[in-house]
Amino acid sequence: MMTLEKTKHTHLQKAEEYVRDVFETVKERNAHETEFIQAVKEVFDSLVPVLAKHPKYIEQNILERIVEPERLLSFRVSWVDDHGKVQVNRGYRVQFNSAIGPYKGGLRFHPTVTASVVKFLGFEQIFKNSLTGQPIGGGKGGSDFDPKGKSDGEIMRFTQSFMTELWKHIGPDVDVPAGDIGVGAREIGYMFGQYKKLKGAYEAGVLTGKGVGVGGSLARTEATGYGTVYFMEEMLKSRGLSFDGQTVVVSGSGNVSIYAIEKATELGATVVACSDSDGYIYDKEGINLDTLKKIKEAGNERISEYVKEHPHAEYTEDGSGIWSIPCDVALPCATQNEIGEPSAKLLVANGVKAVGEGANMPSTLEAIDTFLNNDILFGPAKAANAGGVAVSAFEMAQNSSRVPWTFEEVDAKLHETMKNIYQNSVNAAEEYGFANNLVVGANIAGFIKVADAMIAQGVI
Ligand code: NDP
Ligand code: 2IT
Repeated sequence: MMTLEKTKHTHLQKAEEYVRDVFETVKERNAHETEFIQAVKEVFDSLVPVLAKHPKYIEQNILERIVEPERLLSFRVSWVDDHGKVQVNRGYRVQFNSAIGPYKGGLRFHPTVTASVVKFLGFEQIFKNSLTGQPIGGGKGGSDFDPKGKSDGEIMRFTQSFMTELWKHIGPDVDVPAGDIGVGAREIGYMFGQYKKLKGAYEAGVLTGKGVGVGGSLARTEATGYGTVYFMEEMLKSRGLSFDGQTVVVSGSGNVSIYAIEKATELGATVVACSDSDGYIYDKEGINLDTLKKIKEAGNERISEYVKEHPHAEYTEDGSGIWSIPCDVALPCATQNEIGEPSAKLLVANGVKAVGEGANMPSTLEAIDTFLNNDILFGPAKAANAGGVAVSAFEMAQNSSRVPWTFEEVDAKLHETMKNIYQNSVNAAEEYGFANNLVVGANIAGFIKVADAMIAQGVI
């Protein structure tokens, strides 16, 4: 008879083999999709202990199913620029997983958008959305359209053309897009107008991140940045620390960055640096939020403008240098793979205590290992930046009930959600023998709900 230990060992081996085999297939099937393969690798490695403990997931071939999008749409977006010339971009929507609710996830407009980028973001969104505790499936979309330097008229014509194709595939109970890089309330507003015109109905819940005047939720603008800070506050607490008195570096200077800076500052931290794709600013007195908002939210200008109003601050070209600034807490809030192994090592050498991912997949796999191996508090994206989509789900709830909530109500629910995500991730990590590893904890907690819902719905 086999001993219990031996049985456990066999199950672990089987799980490892299964993960390895499926991952090989993923690499073959999605050759050249480097971002997507990276996101899958991180999740798969975390799931081995779950698969070893619950062989039903292997018997049901859950991993083969979960890495295959239910649908991937790719479409032409033609539009006319201000010179009367026809331009063509590529639009995407990946409807990845609808096990626990309608597809939900943002739209990104950036020249680097490819099928691989949309798929990595959509894949991550499945687990992130599950972690929020809200009934939302995983999706993502976007275009290689570059909004930089475009007039308001061009933005409107592009987004209308984008929606002229997308509207057939979305709906309040089907798929609910929102914003991401390059897409904010203005773009969502234009898309909502076009959807309404084509559909012939005011279906407010078809998009989230709308302006408050067109059915948007209060505190959605703040949600991702605030949520990341709420999450990191819990992590810091676990070591008897808080934001008060800490030096913080935040990359990017868009929606997520601005509100991460705002909340961290409110909690007593000094945020000394932020960036854009051209360079970074260092202000040892703390970033002045009024100036930052004026430059980025009102003006849509470059971060280099900051030093004109604050001559004591320094501007350095090349945003990636931002990680050389010594800090207690680093919040990468710009884009994927912005922290590689060298930057991670530099942060560790300079005494960083905690890293919280406001952006999606900002740390490479090697950077994550560097943080975890050095016992740095590491808040992974799926958990740490889930506040944005959580409030999007609250926006859907307000739209369905036709009852708007106050800022304070939404903010309180956001705070509670981030605490729950933290606790559920901690519990899952402990249960499966990876205490303090929230990468594993978040992936497991997010996965189990979706996998069980998939099994409950049969092979579909
Ligand atoms: P914004 O468009 O508002 O801001 C993006 C910021 O990141 C800008 O400062 C931009 O600089 C910088 N950036 C973008 N791409 C690059 C690049 N390739 N290299 C260097 N810098 C870059 O986007 P958000 O703040 O909404 O999104 C930031 C991150 O947060 C993304 O990873 C997004 O997926 C993630 N996220 C967003 C959520 C949301 O609700 N908005 C929710 C959860 C996660 P520049 O202006 O020079 O391009
Ligand atoms: O990455 C993300 O979670 C988002 N861009 C927000 C998605 C949403 O539906 O609010």
